[in-house]
Amino acid sequence: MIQDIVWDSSIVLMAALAALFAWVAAGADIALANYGPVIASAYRLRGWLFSAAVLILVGFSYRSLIELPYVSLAPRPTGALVPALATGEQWAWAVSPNAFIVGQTAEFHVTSKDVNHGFALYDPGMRIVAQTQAMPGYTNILRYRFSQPGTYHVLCLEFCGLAHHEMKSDIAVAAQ
Ligand SMILES: [Cu+2]
Repeated sequence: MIQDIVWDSSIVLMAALAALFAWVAAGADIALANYGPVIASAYRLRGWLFSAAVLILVGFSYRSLIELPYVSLAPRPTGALVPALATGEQWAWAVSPNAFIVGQTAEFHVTSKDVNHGFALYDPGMRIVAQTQAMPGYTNILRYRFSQPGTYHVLCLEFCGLAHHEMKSDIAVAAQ
């Protein structure tokens, strides 16, 4: 749907640009050319466009960056943290413990035995709820508070070899 809109508007804009080029080429008269004033006005326009682009980019950057889920903005976990070890290797996840209770906050210590993997936690509806990188020789801390009972899933988000798609592990979350 969105791809169709992007595609259609790209075609229209490219056609408009091509038409503009054709119009300029058709009207160009080398013999009568006096480029001084043209260049001056083009540079003035360029200055305005550059300022406008900077303003728009600063605005968009501010608007989008302010909503990043920075750790410092995340709600503080309530209650005790339950430490858990999550280790990736080609091609499996070892998560221990892998059973929690609704309301508990797991503190995953995520690492890898071989290559980089992407530790991704999915809720029972297969919606991704947390993720971090699993890197050899390094431990990333990922906290997540389980909010619903059911089977959560751990998948790998980083292509790590032939059986990357086999890197699945389950986490059982029981009701309180
Ligand atoms: Cu992997």
